[in-house]
Amino acid sequence: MKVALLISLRMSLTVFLLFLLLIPGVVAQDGWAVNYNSKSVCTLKGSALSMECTYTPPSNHSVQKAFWTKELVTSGSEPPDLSDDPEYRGRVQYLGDEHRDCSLRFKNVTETDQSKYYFIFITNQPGGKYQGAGGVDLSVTDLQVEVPERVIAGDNVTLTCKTTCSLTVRPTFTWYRNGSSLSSSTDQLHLQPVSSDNKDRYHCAVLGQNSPEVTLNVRYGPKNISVSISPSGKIVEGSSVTLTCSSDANPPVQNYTWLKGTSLVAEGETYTMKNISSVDSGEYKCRSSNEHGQKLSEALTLNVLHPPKNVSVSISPSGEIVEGRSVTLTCSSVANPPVQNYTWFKGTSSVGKGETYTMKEISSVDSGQYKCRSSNEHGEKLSEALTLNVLYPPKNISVSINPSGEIVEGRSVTLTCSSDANPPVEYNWIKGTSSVGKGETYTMKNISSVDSGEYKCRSSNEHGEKFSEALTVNVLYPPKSVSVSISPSGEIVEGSSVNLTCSSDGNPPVEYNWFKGTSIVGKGETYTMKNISSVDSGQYKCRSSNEHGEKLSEALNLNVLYPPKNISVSISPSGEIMEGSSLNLTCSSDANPPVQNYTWFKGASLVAEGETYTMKNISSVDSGQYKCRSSNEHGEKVSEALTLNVLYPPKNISVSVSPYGEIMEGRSVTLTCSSDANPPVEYNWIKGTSSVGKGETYTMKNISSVDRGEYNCRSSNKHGEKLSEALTLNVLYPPKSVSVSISPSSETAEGSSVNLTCSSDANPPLQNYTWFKEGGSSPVGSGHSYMAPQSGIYYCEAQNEHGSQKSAAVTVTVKGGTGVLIKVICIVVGVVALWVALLCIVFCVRRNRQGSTATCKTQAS
Ligand SMILES: *[C@@H]1O[C@@H](CO)[C@H](O)[C@@H](O)[C@@H]1NC(C)=O
Ligand SMILES: *[C@@H]1O[C@H](CO)[C@@H](O)[C@H](O)[C@H]1NC(C)=O
Ligand SMILES: *[C@@H]1O[C@H](CO)[C@@H](O)[C@H](O)[C@H]1NC(C)=O
Ligand SMILES: *[C@@H]1O[C@H](CO)[C@@H](O)[C@H](O)[C@H]1NC(C)=O
Ligand SMILES: *[C@@H]1O[C@H](CO)[C@@H](O)[C@H](O)[C@H]1NC(C)=O
Ligand SMILES: *[C@@H]1O[C@H](CO)[C@@H](O)[C@H](O)[C@H]1NC(C)=O
Ligand SMILES: *[C@@H]1O[C@H](CO)[C@@H](O)[C@H](O)[C@H]1NC(C)=O
Ligand SMILES: *[C@@H]1O[C@H](CO)[C@@H](O)[C@H](O)[C@H]1NC(C)=O
Ligand SMILES: *[C@@H]1O[C@H](CO)[C@@H](O)[C@H](O)[C@H]1NC(C)=O
Ligand SMILES: *[C@@H]1O[C@H](CO)[C@@H](O)[C@H](O)[C@H]1NC(C)=O
Ligand SMILES: *[C@@H]1O[C@H](CO)[C@@H](O)[C@H](O)[C@H]1NC(C)=O
Repeated sequence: MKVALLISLRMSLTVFLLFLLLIPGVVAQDGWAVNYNSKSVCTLKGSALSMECTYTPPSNHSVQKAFWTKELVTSGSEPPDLSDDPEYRGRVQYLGDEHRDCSLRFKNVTETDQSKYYFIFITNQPGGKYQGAGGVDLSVTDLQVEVPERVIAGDNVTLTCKTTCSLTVRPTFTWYRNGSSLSSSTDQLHLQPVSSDNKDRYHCAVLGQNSPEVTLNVRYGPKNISVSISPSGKIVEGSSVTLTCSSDANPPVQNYTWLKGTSLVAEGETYTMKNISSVDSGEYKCRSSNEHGQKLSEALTLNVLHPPKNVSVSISPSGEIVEGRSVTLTCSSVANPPVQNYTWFKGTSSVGKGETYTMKEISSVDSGQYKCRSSNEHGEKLSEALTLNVLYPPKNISVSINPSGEIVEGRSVTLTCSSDANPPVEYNWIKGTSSVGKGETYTMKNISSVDSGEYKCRSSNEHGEKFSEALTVNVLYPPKSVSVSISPSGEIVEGSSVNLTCSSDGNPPVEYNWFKGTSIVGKGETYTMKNISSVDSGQYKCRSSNEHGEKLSEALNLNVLYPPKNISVSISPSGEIMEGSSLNLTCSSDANPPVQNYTWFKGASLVAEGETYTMKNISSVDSGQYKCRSSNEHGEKVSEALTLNVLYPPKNISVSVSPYGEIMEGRSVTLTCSSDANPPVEYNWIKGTSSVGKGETYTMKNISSVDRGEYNCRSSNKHGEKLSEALTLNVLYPPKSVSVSISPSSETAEGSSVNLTCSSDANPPLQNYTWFKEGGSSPVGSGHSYMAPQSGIYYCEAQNEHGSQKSAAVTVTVKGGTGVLIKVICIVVGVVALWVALLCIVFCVRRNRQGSTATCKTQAS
């Protein structure tokens, strides 16, 4: 504006001066004249120009010097010639002559060239010096692109190419963007419209002269708005969080405003929330603004995590909680992220999990303080306690009595009722079916037996009532009214059963003791005597007693009738009963009434009557069992048997042998002695004259010939002894100790004989002897003795009916018979060889059949 104003001011001045200069007649006086075609010239820096000019010197003057200068002529001095100025040298050229043309050419004009230029000419006449008045005013300008002061995005903008003076020559304009030429050829460039991100460089040019480049400072409202959060990630309550708004704007954003939801919460590019809390959760937006507009960011959601808080427990249904109902506790709390776990506590112990805790059929034991603990990953919190008061009708009702223990007449007794109930109860006391009192306790002073009975307590509240178990009050007192009765009544016969019964009144129930005379015989209400006997007769009393006292009954007389018993038999004189003596048997027995008749039995037969039975000149046939029978009107009884044992010495002694018949050596033989005696006898065995054994039997195992002989048995008791007949034992055996005796000697001369005699022991004695000569199979003789006719080895065989035995061999030698002896030897050797060969052949034949010949051959050879 200033520039433009300046330019137009200058222009108007120039025009004014030009107007003055161009006024006709403005020619120097006296014939001197200088005429500048233009009083002022406007040109571009660096361009070339010509200043057109004409002059006229006076007529008789001849121009001696003509030149241009920047200075005005002063007296005495000559202004410098422009051409001589080093600054202009080479750039100015005088194109005029010495009489009329005075044009000057300028090249490569610079800004410093801006000045007034005058033409001077000097003549040959004195004082012939003349300077063209006014001069030429030279203005030098450069190109400037004019941009509107405020360019707002979207506006239609016009750029103008400007000079400081009005160019003398009308030029052609060229426009460039980023160095590339554009189509506009005027001094204006229209941009319709301009965008906010315009960064283009513009300049204009005239005749090769370029203006400086300009860029547009396009102003625009905020854009590209965004909100960032620091720190990123999870935001936990108590931490510090900074929101930062960024946006692009020209001029830069002045004001940032923070909105939470729709309400403004802060200003400034950043919004810091220290010690953030859950209430800071929400959607945040940032609004940025400058003079050209405002913009709202996208919403940023802030999710503040925090442990549970505001933990509280609610109960459903509300109101009274009566036992048996279903009650649900619900835990509520605020947490981010939502509560993960709920834990329920009753007192200090955990009872459940989950958001709700339901107690179906709640009972009194569920009363108590409940808390809920809610937790998420950031922590946990416990709720306030909720007190659950479960109402219920009375239960566990019980009655106690004080003092405990026995209640004796005259004491004071208090009954106390206790029960569990919510809310507390009222108590009523009932004896039997009638109500007797109220209140927790019921006191009976000076208690008497009529107060005995069953007491109950009724406990009730608004939810129900309950009766206690009956408590029996039992008032104690000592026995009274003691009496005894007997059953059956009438005669009491031994063996029957009798009950004595005592009755009396007493509490606690009495104990009964029975006395016969002064001694205790029984206990219990009834004293039963089964199978009563005579000893039970007497005076009986009953004593009734309990811990509070005792009382004795009147005496009752018992008379027991019985048949005979204790019956016994005695013998007189006592001691041993020897044959021929006499004695008395006496029966005695007890009976009520006394025994009338006694009867005596030997075995089963009746032998006498009367209390005493007399036997004279007793004999062994009187031995036996005796019994006595006694009787009265109630029965009879037979005594134990009494054994009468009549003593006598042995008689009828005899000996027997077993087995019967012949007795062979080696057998076992038993002799048995038998005899009649009382008391029983001792037996002794005698062989010949010597005692060989004792006992009823005498056994000889493996009997031998030496056991032959006569045996007697002697039987004896203290009343005498007796010897048996003799028994002859004959032991049979086969021959033994067979031997041959030689007579006269074993050597004899040929022609005489040797007398061999065989002897042996045998029973029965031997009948037969048989003689054998060794080497021969058949006997050579028989009889007790044998005459051996020739040399040889002889033996005899003895035999009886029980067996036989051979003697040892004896050798008989008959001298002088050597030839015969050799013959005999040869024959014997030959026979032996023949027998060996024969045996071998038999053996070989057998072996051959079994397939083996080799061994056979060897053996044969
Ligand atoms: C020219 O010269 C001057 C002096 O030199 C005279 O004064 C003039 O008169 C003269 N003029 C003419 C017309 O001659
Ligand atoms: C114009 O002048 C400038 C400085 O005055 C110089 O650098 C430049 O070379 C000149 N140009 C020409 C064409 O002479
Ligand atoms: C900008 O120029 C276009 C085209 O000439 C025209 O349609 C639009 O209305 C102009 N916009 C403004 C804000 O002048
Ligand atoms: C011009 O150059 C600027 C960087 O100098 C670039 O951002 C812009 O996109 C360019 N414009 C065109 C039309 O190439
Ligand atoms: C920016 O905030 C300041 C101070 O609160 C206020 O004066 C100004 O109007 C606001 N500007 C915008 C564009 O909202
Ligand atoms: C919740 O209960 C489960 C199972 O008992 C257990 O594994 C888990 O650790 C608990 N979580 C918390 C936060 O206590
Ligand atoms: C005695 O008493 C017992 C038991 O009570 C009874 O069995 C019996 O018959 C009674 N005897 C007599 C004789 O009354
Ligand atoms: C047996 O009794 C009668 C009569 O009492 C008596 O005379 C006699 O002497 C008695 N005989 C003996 C052996 O006691
Ligand atoms: C006893 O003996 C007499 C005479 O023999 C007889 O009459 C009586 O019945 C007997 N008494 C008894 C109880 O046997
Ligand atoms: C042989 O001896 C016996 C007894 O010594 C005798 O009895 C017998 O007569 C004798 N015989 C001869 C023939 O001498
Ligand atoms: C005794 O010998 C004879 C004749 O050899 C014979 O008949 C008899 O039976 C024998 N007697 C006995 C007891 O062997």
